[in-house]
Amino acid sequence: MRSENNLAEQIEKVALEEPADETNSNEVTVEGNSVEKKKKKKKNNKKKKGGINQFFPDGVFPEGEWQEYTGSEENLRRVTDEEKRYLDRQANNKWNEFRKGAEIHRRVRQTAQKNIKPGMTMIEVAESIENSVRAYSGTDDSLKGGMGFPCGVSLNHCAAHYTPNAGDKVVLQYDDVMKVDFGVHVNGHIIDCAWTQTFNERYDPLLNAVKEATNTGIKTAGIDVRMTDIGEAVEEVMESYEVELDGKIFPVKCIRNLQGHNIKPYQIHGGKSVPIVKNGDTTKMEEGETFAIETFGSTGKGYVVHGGECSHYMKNLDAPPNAPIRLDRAKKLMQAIDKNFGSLPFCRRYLDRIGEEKYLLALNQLCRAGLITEHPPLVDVKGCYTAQYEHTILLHPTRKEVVSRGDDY
Ligand SMILES: [Co+2]
Repeated sequence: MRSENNLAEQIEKVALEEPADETNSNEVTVEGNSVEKKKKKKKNNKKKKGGINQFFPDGVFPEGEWQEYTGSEENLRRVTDEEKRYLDRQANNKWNEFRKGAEIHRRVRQTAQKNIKPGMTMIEVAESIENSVRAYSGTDDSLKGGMGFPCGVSLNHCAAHYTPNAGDKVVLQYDDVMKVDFGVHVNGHIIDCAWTQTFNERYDPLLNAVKEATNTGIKTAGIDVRMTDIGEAVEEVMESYEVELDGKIFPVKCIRNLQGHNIKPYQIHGGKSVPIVKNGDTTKMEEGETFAIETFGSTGKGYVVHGGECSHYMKNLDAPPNAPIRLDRAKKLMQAIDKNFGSLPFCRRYLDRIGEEKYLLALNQLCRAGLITEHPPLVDVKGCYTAQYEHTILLHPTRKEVVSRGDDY
């Protein structure tokens, strides 16, 4: 246990100690002077409070990968349209906040990919990531910045929406296939980005299938593109792969009832879905929208159902405005949720850390009243393996930006 705890601490420490401008060289001269030492420590702590901003003193965060729109002549014309370029610059504050979230995501996942090892508990895995995100965000106000949604660490046949609740004893195994899906938000602008973590290379063909499928979705996406056409392109690439496990060949299937989605301020699912199979949906993507392009591949049925204990919850934006909350406890819990998460998804551990206790009954009442919705784990058939890759893309008027792109995926 102890060494594992140390590892989690270490991940957080690495996340925070990347800065180059530390004043280590002066340390020698103040050695032995405890007052000076104390001062220095305080100063460093203050600096950490600044989070990722300290690495970008001018407040401008790096752009993602740019891709040209393809297809129609109108889209090709966009690139040189002066008026559209002007409009895009007007929205630059918003884009910069997405870029800040993306930079945090990249740094946290780089550390996570290096440090997450079999033998850690799922709680340690999730918390090391979440604590790093919070440290980089540099604010204690969870509505100004921090986790955009709970850190998913879904294993094997579970494709999504698993994060441990308190007391979860599950330990990460060498043969596990873990989908690490976490969100970072800056003033409500959410980066939704995920990869699949494995230790055994026998899963590589599965991972490659899904990575390629997601990149195909990104390439196909654009202003005026129909959802069904994106799904069709993704499906064709995904299902061209197979994977051999224990001497048996499995075709890689799209999980046909999982989808990408648009993202609105403080709203992770904005109402539009991006299918990963051809589904006939002629809804189009539009200028200025933000999309999470995510695809899931499976060696099982390619279809998920609810399974396992619920950890993810979210305020229901369509709730009846004056739905009565009868019990005082439930009313108080709702106030705490409003104050700390607003309409951002949260999990039971997040309620624990804001000091809520014995809240399950009240939480269930809020769910029954339709004020909160449950988002239980989504599982394919037991014994199969599922993988996921996901990026957030920004549909600028003239080009699209794969804002969460990194060296890793
Ligand atoms: Co998503």
